[in-house]
Amino acid sequence: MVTTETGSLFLQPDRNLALELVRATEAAAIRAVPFIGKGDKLGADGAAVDAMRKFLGTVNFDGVVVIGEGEKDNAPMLFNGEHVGNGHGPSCDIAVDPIDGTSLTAAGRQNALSMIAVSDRGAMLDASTVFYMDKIVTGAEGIGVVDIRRPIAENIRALAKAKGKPIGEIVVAVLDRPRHAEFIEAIRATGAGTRLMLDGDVAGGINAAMYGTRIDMCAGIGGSPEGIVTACAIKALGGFIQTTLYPTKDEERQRGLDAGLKFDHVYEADDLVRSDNTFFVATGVTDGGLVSGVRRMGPIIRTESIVLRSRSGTIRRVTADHLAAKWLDH
Ligand code: VTB
Repeated sequence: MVTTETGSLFLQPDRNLALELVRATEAAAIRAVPFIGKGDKLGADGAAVDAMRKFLGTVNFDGVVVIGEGEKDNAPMLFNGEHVGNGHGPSCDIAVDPIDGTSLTAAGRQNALSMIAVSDRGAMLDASTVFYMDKIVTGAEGIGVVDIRRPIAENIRALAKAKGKPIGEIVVAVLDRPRHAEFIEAIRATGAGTRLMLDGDVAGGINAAMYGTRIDMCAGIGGSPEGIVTACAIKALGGFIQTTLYPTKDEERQRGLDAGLKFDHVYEADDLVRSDNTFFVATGVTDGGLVSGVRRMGPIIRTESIVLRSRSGTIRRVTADHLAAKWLDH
C-alpha cells in the first residue's frame, strides 16, 4: 500500500472510484431518457440496467452486487451475487438501483434517480430476503434524540426541539401509500407537515439528512434495498438512520430468520453498512429536489449527479455535458 504523510492514498475502496461510478449512473440515466413518460416501466429499467452493467464492467474494481433493486417488483436487475467491475482493484460490496422511480419515469413524473452505493467488501447487510423496512432518517440533530421505537409524534417533537424549530415548520417526507394513512395523520396531528412522495425514499432520506433542504425527517415503510443505499449516503452526510425489518408474509419472515436477520432489532447506520468507507452516487433521470434530470440541449446531453464519500465527508455535485452524437451508437 502506498502512503503519504496524510495517510493512505489507496485505501479500499479507492477515492477515485466515486468518479468512475458516476459514469455508470450517468449512462443509466441517459439510456432511460427515451422511456420518460412513455408508460413502459420495464423498458426504462431494462435500458438503465444494461447501461449500468456495461459501464460498471469498465471500472477498476471487484464488486459484488449485495443488494439489487428489482426482486420485489419483478423488474430487470443486476442480480444479487453478480460480479461487476473489471475484477481488479478494490474488493467492494455494491448496491445498485439503476432507476429508483421506474413508475415515475414511465409516467413522466419528477424525482427518478439512478443510483449506486459502494462499501468495503462484506460491509453491507444482506437484507434481500425481506423486501421492506421501517425507516427513520434525519440530519445529525436526530442522533441520540430520535428513536424508531418511539411514536412518530414524540420523535417529531424531539427533533423540532433539537433543531430549534417550531413544530409547525417541521416537514416529514413519507411515501404516499395506503399503509401510511394513520402514520400521516399522526404526523399532521403534531402540527408538522408532510411531503408525500410517490416513490423514491432514498432521495427523501438524503434530503432529510442534508443541510439546507426543506425536509427534516424521512419516515415510514419503504424498500429494504433502498434502506441500505440510504445508509451509505447517510454515513457520508453525517446524518441519522434507524430501520427495522418489516416482513409482510410468514414465509418472508422465515426466510429472513434463516438468513440470520433479526426482527426485534433496530438496525442503525453501522449495522446496515459495517464500514466508514462508503460511496453513494446518484444521477437525475427526471428533475427532482436533489438533482435535475437529464436534459437535451442541442448537440449536448447534460446530466447532474451527486457524489458522496463518507471517508472525507464530501458532497460533490457533478454536472456533465455529453456529446449526444457519441451516445447514438453505444
Ligand atoms: C420505496 C421507494 C422505491 O419501493 O422504497 C418503495 O422509494 C417501497 O415499496 O422507489 P412500495 O412501492 O411497494 O411501497 C420503490 O417504489 C421502488 O420499488
